[in-house]
Amino acid sequence: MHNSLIEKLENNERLNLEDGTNLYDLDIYTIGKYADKIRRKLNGNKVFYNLNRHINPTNICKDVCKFCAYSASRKNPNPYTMSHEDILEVVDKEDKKGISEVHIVSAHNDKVSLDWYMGIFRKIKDKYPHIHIKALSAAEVDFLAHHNGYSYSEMLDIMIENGVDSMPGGGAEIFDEKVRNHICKGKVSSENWLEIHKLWHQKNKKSTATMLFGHVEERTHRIDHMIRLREIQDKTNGFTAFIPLVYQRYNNYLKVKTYFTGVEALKTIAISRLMLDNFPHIKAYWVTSTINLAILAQEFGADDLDGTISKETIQSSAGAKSANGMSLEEINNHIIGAGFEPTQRDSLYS
Ligand code: V47
Repeated sequence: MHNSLIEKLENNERLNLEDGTNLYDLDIYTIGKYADKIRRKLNGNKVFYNLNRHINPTNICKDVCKFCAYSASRKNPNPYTMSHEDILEVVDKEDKKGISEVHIVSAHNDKVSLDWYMGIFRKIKDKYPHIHIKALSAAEVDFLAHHNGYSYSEMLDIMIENGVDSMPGGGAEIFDEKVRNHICKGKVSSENWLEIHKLWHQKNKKSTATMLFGHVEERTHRIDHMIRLREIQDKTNGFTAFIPLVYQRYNNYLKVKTYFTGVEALKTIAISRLMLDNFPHIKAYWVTSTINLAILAQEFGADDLDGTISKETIQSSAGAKSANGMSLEEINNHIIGAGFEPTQRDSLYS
């Protein structure tokens, strides 16, 4: 069985569900060797990152995802909704530091209007036209479309009219319907998450795709998730990067009894590089993997770290040590120290 898998890897053949699941049985060095070969062919010795700021304007959410520690309807005791003035103040400060991107995602707040959501983008675009707005996950698009009586396509057009440049990859979680039903019942379905990204790409826009792993899913569910993304990418070529998000276990209602190993996380990142043969970039998101593992992952298929972030609330609510982001100097030092070439990118890797 493994001989034919190695043969497929040697010949750069496309891997199927069984191949992807069997890859986990190989040792980490073998998987890493093949992932690194592809990573170097696509991205050389570069490690990409950008100067960005994550903003989460509200944590009031009508959804009840078990893994979430950020939502005020779960265990977070501090509900908030930022005013547009507060948000502009944040952007102004970050603009002075030279950020090129704001990454704005919120909870699904049915107490504020569609214009509250859209006005944020319009005002940022008017005042800071040089800043790329990466905003609204497909889960938010689904919520806003249903709540305001629009089709997905109409909702995406409204986002574009108001200044959204690209769509982040949040809300994908795990596509397997049984697991999804257990961890985030009621949230956008897998089929609709994929449909929203496909429609967005058909409007000539780019997006990213995430996967939340290391909780109750099995290895085969991760591979299934990657294959569903690969199928859309074959049709649209609109995804710029895949971001496997390591599950953070604190302050939430998903009672995961087992502990996840660094080797399993590294294998998953490397396997994603091997499965997603049509994705240009794999991001090891330092917030959920820790910066040390994210740097190591650069030798196992990843080529990106996300960015400086500045302030992080979603994962740090669940235990990640990322609340204050990272400085440019720190990121550069980590990359150089590991023998890679730090490469500051724009949001679309152009
Ligand atoms: O969809 C929530 C995840 C995501 C937890 O597109 C958790 O470039 C770990 O999507 N443990 C939002 N993760 C963040 C996100 C993202 C982050 C960085 C870059 C990009 C990109 C997108 O955060 C949610 C969910 O999957 N999340 N709770 C948790 N306990």
